Amino acid sequence: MRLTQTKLPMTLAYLVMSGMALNACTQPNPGFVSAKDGSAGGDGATGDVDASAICNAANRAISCLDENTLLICDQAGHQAKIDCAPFGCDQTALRCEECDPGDPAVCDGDQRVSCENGRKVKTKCAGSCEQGICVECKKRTFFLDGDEDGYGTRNVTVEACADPSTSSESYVEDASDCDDTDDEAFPGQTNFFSRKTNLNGDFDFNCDGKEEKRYDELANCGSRPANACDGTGGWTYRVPDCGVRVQWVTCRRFGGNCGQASLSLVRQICR
Ligand SMILES: [Ca+2]
Ligand SMILES: [Ca+2]
Ligand SMILES: [Ca+2]
Repeated sequence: MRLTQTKLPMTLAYLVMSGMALNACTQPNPGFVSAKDGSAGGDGATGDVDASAICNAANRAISCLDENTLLICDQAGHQAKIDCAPFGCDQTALRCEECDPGDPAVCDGDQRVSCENGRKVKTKCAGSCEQGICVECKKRTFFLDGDEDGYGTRNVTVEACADPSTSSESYVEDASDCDDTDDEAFPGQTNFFSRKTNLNGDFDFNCDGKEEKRYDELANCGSRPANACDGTGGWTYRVPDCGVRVQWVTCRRFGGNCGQASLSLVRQICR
């Protein structure tokens, strides 16, 4: 009868299936089914095992009976077989292989996991691991630039070696956009606006945390020098809040004096 994993005690079956067969090979579990108790024996396919054979190298591997079967001397000093399948038996190292050398390498975080001579080898990549290959770069954080004004939001990030932007999504390494739904709101904006920003609903278009009013002077035409009057102006009696429309005065020179020339409704603009 061929010894199969289903006939192995749970502990050994786990060791074999989890790639820890090396431990099982060199230090077999005391509960391992040996040829002596009749659960395993020679069947021709994997070579004969003498159930009563006494071996004096307990807990040692003896040989590979075939490409998947390891013959050991168990703890009780009797010959026993270990089924290494689905991996092979390494005749040189006298152990069950932990993996299939033909399997491609994979990534475990930033570690590359490959099968070298039947043993799992983990290699920490200097940069990152991408599809089983160490990529020579350090991952950087990219931020979604939803409104494509060149500034991203820290609410949506991607760790990548290179710019992950696609035709439909733009990413940047700057996370200083204060409103990523409004392409007129961004750090350094120099224009002033009479409307509010889309998402935040304020007038901080240059993302400095403040609302700067474009016009903050009263007209006071009468107090201005006549020779510096024309073209000047200001609010009538109070500086309005951002977005608020009130009377605006234009000053004009009348002889040797500066006076009020016209009134119009003007909306305060801010950034
Ligand atoms: Ca943006
Ligand atoms: Ca923006
Ligand atoms: Ca501002």
